[in-house]
Amino acid sequence: MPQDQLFSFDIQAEDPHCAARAGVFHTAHGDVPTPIFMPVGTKATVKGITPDQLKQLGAKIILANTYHLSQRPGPELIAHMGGLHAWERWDAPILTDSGGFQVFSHNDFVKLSDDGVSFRVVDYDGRHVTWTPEENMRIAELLGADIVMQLDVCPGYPCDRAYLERAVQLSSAWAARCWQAHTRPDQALFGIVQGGMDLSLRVQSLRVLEECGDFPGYGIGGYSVGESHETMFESLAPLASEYMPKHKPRYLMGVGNPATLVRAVGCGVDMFDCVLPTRTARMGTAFSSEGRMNLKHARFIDDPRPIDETCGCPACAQGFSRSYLNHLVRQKEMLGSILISLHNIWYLLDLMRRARNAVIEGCYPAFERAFLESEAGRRD
Ligand code: PRF
Ligand code: ZN
Repeated sequence: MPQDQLFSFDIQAEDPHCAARAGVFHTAHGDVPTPIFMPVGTKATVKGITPDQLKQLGAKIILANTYHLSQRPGPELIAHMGGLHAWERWDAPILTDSGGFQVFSHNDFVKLSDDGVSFRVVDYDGRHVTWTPEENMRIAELLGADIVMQLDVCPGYPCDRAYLERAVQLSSAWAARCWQAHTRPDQALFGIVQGGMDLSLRVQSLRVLEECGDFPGYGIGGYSVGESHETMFESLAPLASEYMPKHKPRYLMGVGNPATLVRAVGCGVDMFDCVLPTRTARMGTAFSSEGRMNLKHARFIDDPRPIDETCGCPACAQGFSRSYLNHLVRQKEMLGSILISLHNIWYLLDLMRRARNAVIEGCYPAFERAFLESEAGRRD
């Protein structure tokens, strides 16, 4: 329960026609303009990209995952080496996700109890591990990120009512325990709203979080778990635009589809993260103003154009052609993954820079409509 929080959030502009806002949050490692996309560096690296390159792309904050780093190399080692920032040579803000999500997607024998979650570690050495909220906060404090997420339970979709209610109840109880256990004033602890697609459960989850502690920001978890875009916005739109506190950042967790980002900003969401730009890049797929483009496709074999002629990313600006990328992807050359990752991360960072400018200019609805009606805004 840190007393003198270093974290704060200022709203700089609000679009008068919708719920979109532009802001900045301040952390111990610097300021972050919002809305913002946060590249994912699960195991303390954004795969294939150096910190210098991330800076060149305009990345302001990156993610890491408590779950993976707690297994290998372990939080004590990282703390001994000076903490995540020093160790991975990234001197700007870092957010660590609790692993509440990964525990469920990566392991066998996941058991929930009031006290925490126990599981058998499948990816690493098959050990049985029990995580309490207190243990999760201990790990997060050793890693030393600027923003740390509470331990939560993320139900899938569809999900039966009893499990959904249990997930909210456990997430709420764990939020209170994370709040009590957390001590570092240079780390901001965010609560996470759960509740599936049920708006009333989500509002209840949020109200309980507000009673647990004075969280400086809120994650919105439990979306993008198999539901349609429309189903997601039925509850997300009112939750973000009408119920969540105005003066705290709102972070939609694990969402990276360009159209979803643009629409969510219109509902008042400030922060996003997703493995999509880097994961799809490794499969040869690029975001572009013409929608998703799989560079493996035969039609690119002799195409001399860059991925996107309107793009300012290092890959497009240096003139790497679709033809060359097609060759790299087909030959599984690592430079192919790297160049497309650079392009895709740039694409989402730039999309949020453009969204931010549209809010400041007071024309967000027109920006949103134009994007969603364009090829780039297709929800494939
Ligand atoms: N909880 C946590 N991390 C997450 C999620 C969640 O619900 C999601 C859901 N899309 C992604 N990452 N802790
Ligand atoms: Zn590009």
